[in-house]
Amino acid sequence: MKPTHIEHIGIAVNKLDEAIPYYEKLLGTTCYAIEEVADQKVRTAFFKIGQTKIELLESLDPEGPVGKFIEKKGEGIHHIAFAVNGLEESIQEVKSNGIRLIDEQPRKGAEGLHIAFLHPKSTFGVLTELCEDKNTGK
Ligand code: CMX
Repeated sequence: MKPTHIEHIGIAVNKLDEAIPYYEKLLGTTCYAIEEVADQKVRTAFFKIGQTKIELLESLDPEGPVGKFIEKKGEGIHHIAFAVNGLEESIQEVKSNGIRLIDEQPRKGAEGLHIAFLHPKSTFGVLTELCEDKNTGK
């Protein structure tokens, strides 16, 4: 597997409304999209810096993945996402290397990307996402 770039970094925040103005100033760019990902129980806000995005994550449910994360660890970096060509092949490769998968099959994530998560207990404590944009193949 050879990721092409860091697609995004996910940052858990308590309130998008409070975090967005900070990131707009820090990055010198406006938030270009806000999207609810109902099955992940989050609302997301996106910024672009070069090829990489910053994804702010606000929990919609204390029992969801970001709600539980914030309850346990507080706000902060939640995951890192690598862009790959060929997500299904990448999942198989990761699996054959004995890395624990959260998603055995690709599923739909924010921005219409196809995604799969690797378990942080298998990745040196970093929740890791692989993603592919089927439109561009990256
Ligand atoms: N980064 C690093 N470690 C994490 C973590 C994270 N984001 N989330 C949980 N963990 C750790 C926990 O601290 C815990 O460690 P300890 O056992 O040492 O305390 C361990 O992983 C298991 O955690 P848990 O609380 O027992 O399990 P959860 O029910 O919270 O599930 C996880 C954890 C990663 C499997 C779950 O959050 C998941 O499936 N995540 C993938 C989906 C996701 O995160 N979606 C939100 C973003 C969606 C988007 O980008 O659109």
